Amino acid sequence: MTPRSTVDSAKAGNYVRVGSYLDMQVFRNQRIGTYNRESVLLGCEVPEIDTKAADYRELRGSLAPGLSTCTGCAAPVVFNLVAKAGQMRAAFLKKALHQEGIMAAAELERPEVMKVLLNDGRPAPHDLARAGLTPAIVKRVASVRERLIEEGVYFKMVFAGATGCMTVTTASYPNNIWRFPYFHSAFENIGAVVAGLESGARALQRTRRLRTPHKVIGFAGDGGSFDIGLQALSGLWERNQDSLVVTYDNEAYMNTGKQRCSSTPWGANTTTAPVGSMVKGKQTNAKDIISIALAHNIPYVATASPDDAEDLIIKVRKALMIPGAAYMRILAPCPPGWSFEARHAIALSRQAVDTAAFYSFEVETDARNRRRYFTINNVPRIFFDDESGRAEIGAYASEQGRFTHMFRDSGQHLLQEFQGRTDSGWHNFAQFFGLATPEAAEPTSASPARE
Ligand SMILES: Cc1ncc(C[n+]2csc(CCOP(=O)(O)OP(=O)(O)O)c2C)c(N)n1
Ligand code: SF4
Ligand SMILES: [Mg+2]
Repeated sequence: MTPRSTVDSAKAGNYVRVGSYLDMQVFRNQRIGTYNRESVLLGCEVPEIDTKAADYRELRGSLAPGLSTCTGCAAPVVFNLVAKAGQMRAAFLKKALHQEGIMAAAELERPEVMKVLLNDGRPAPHDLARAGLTPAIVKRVASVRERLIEEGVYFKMVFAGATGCMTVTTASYPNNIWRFPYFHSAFENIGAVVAGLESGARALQRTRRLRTPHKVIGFAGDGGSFDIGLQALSGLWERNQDSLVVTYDNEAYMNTGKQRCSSTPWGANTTTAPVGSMVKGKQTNAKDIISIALAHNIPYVATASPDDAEDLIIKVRKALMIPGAAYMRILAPCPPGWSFEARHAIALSRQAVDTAAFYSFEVETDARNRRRYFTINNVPRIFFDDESGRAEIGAYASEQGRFTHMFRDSGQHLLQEFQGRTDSGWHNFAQFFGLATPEAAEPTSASPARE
């Protein structure tokens, strides 16, 4: 069977580069994951990561023990993965030194050696002695590190978090469990706080009071970024300040009691857009935050799902390595808010991608050369209608209590409309990037494809 979408070859070399589509015949109905490690703007490959280390069970180091969530949602996985991606610098340094024959693997495993190596290339003499390193070795190490710094690999991290589930669960005074400097911002100003931290670090570096490059990473919920925080974010993006802002998207104002927000999907039951006899849940589609971010021409915009840890980590690494403003929207299924059992959170993330309820992709924008590079990282099964099965949105919705009304006898038309909106959403998405999708379903008259 032929895939339902093809590449528009006229656009292949300009603005649009879609590796995934080209490979679709081969990878049909499989998650292609992170085969695309190359970053166009970096002009180099994103170094390999040890996927075992990215295993959820081994995610230590970014958050100290004590993390509490209300029922164990996907949000902590998101926080851990993002922070973990930033910590990968030690792994890269080890790999580079090993590959260049500068140090033996056994030496690199010694904590005191790594402590010296990671100390900005300015080891204190007693540390040098304790680590058993000669000045000659350190000199060679420093040259490798300089190259890594040029590639943007070496930095320290500062986090900021807008009020939301994240701050409630990880940073309620006096129990801040972050192992990094962490700034608790208000609900509405994550963009302004990230901008201020970035400007401050830059000023300190200019006057040489801070020697190590710092990266500022802001976390906000969907309410804090799609809605109330959008204005400050727009300013951050317009100034293209070197930063990464991550939306952990649980699709409602969750910590305050499941109120609908602009990222809530159509038809979902929330406390402020409830299912009643006349109106059935939220009446508008989710806001297209990605198009808004892209309109600012910032260099890196991506989405990711926590079920594909490797893909998520690589995207965060790219976001941190590419100079300028970066934005990521990461799905964070919420058990009480969506009404499902917590143990299914990661499987549900995967289903969201398979059914095109959530898209996993990235866009690198080279504003100077007016080029944009677009990659779909995990192809939804919406493309395929052969016997292996097109994944319908119902398979995703039926797992969640917020869509229960669509599965009652009287709800069939709602499910159909949900499918229509999902199809036309994907159609618009593909068209936006110049891809052909020949067989997109027509939206019903009551369902505008975009608001
Ligand atoms: C100006 C202002 N309005 C309202 C609130 C109350 N409030 C705190 S967090 C929040 C919702 C947060 O939603 P979201 O950003 O999606 O984060 P989540 O709780 O889902 O993690 C609200 C309404 C506030 N702190 N400040
Ligand atoms: S309300 Fe949902 S997203 Fe928030 S901490 Fe609880 S389970 Fe996680
Ligand atoms: Mg939210």
